Amino acid sequence: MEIKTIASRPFPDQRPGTSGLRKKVTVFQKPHYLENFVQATFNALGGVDKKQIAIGGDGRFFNQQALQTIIRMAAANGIKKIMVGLSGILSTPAASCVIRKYRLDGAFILSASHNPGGPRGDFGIKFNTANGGPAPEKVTEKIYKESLALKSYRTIDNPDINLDEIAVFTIGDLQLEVFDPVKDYADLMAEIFDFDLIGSLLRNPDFSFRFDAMHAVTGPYAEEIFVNRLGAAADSLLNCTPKPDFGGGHPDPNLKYAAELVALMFADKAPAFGAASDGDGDRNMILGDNFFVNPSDSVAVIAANAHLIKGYKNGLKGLARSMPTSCALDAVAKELKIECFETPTGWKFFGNLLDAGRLSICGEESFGTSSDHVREKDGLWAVLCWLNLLAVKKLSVNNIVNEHWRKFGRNFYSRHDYEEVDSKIANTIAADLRDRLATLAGRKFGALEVSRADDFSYRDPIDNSLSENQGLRLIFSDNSRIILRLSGTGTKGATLRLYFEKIEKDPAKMNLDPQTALAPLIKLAEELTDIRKLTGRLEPTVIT
Ligand code: G16
Repeated sequence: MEIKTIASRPFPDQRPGTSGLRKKVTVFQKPHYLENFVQATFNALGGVDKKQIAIGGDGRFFNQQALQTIIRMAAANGIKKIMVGLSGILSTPAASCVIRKYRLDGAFILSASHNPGGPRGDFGIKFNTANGGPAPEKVTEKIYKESLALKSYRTIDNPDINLDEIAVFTIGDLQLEVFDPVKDYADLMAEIFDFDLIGSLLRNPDFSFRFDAMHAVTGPYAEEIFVNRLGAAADSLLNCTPKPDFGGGHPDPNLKYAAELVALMFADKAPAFGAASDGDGDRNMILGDNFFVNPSDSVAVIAANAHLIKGYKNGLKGLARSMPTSCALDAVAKELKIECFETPTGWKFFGNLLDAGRLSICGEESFGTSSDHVREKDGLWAVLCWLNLLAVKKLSVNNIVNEHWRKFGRNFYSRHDYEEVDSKIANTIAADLRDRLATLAGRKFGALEVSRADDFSYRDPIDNSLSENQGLRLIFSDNSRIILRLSGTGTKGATLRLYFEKIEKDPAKMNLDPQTALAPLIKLAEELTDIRKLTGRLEPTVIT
């Protein structure tokens, strides 16, 4: 096996964002672009000689080509063993599961998550470390630094490997195993959940449910778990064959992009339960019959009822949410008398707390929920949590959520996204508000009085690292919040996110439409930022 050293030049734009490096496919197709990032990652890890990793992705366009490239580079860089998901398919939570199960040194996950695919869509790559979680900031910054200094990368000449059959190959000193991650992941779910209980619900002719894999990675996992192991009818599942362009759709499980499922669930005689997951299987959306469960409420309901789930019946160590996520989870932590951590946006910030045993369940407003069973958010895990609760409580989704609100109060919540905004304009909007923060504390806007205005920063309680500039917060005297941040996952222009939260304790006011309940905050944010005028948009691109 002849190792070739290919001369290259740094690309200036390889700093990983909230979750790995995401760019247009056409950017990744530039000569040396992917190779540079992979070599920079290997270098940042201090070399990968004799290491063992997994690779796979969400099946999007360019996945197959990228896998073969990484396999060649892995062989040239001295990796001892690579486990590749069958057909190159590996969901993000399953990658985390297999890293931990087989004690690997990490995994490359090829995905741009919920972003659209196809030749003109997006591609992405991220590295997860030996704990199964996304590389922490200190590692991603090191990768970025290495990428800026890169002069060459190492590879070999080798024909493409057939990844469509379970098999073991040898390439020089590298052992390559094509394996079935679906089985490993489904086995883990069977350890956490009572499959007999959930199976009897799914086989009950009076219960109906739909799961939409959105033509993305969870299709094979959903078929194995819901149909093969739990006995659900095959037609409960929608769009379960992963497609390189996700059927032309946007594999983002929200009210806008999961339109097919939403139409079914908001029709007359809708199924009792509906759920969807995203491109790489880490996000989830939960729906009841004509009812949407806000992700911030979903994690709070799961945490409050976790004692009803086999894997958590002995209690929870702690809870955590990202800063913009509603404080519904904090109320549950208070009731359970356990810690609740507030971290910056990005699953990587939960890693240390999970590893230190301080945290059992965590979630984000961005449709991410999970627990300490892996180190990633986990879409199917969240769906199984809800099915478990429905089976035990024998209530509708709507009733479970309403029961929760009556006990804990309702945190009205909404996120308004302005996508593909000119980066300069987006940065100016954020910078202007940041500059005025100091003057806002103590000011009154009608009934709203600002009690605190800051740029969120986080000191990790485990390794003491500091992450600054994580989102502009206006917190009001009644604990309502307005938050403004720039997304770290977009690939075109900039995405501005405005988050709104208001806590309601009066049961008579709990069934308002969130946009109505939040209207004064939405209006104030517009006044303070001029966002619609400056972006030239009449309304946000997506409201969740
Ligand atoms: C990623 C991260 C999440 C984050 C989300 C949104 O999710 O893993 O932790 O909440 O992006 O981030 P931003 O607001 O910066 O766009 P995914 O599902 O895209 O990998």
